[in-house]
Amino acid sequence: MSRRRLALIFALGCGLAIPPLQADEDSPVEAAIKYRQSAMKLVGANFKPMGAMLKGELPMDQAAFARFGKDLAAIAGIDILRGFPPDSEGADSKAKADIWLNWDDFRQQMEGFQAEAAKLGAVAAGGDPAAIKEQFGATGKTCKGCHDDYKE
Ligand code: ASC
Repeated sequence: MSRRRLALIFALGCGLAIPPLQADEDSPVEAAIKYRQSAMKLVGANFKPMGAMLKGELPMDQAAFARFGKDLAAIAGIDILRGFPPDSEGADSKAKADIWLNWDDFRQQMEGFQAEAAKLGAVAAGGDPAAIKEQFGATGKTCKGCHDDYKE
């Protein structure tokens, strides 16, 4: 087996990113928009079913709820601000220019969301219904606060 093939198998085994064969053609702004929208999509894919369970729209499944909480916390833990480089507005983006005019506030709100989501992950694992309800609400408040200020 060639060294190259061995290196590839080793990298895959270690879960390392393999560079694409062809560079994609996104501009840095397009790439940032895709990055942040992907992150928000994954946040929503975990947060929404948790909300649906709490509202009784989905049957409460404590194990699934805890898994969504864990994944929400993991996703919220990535460097989300990396997806908001200076002035990365775009036609396909609902991010308002106010983000970059009020960067410190935006950053603080983002960090607030990240902190509350981390707590929600822990509380979801704990299984106490009252604590879960409260922490779900606290987390949702940080979603809404930032969207009200900074999302079209
Ligand atoms: C959602 C969603 C949001 C938040 C926010 C929480 O499911 O899409 O933006 O929850 O509404 O208040």
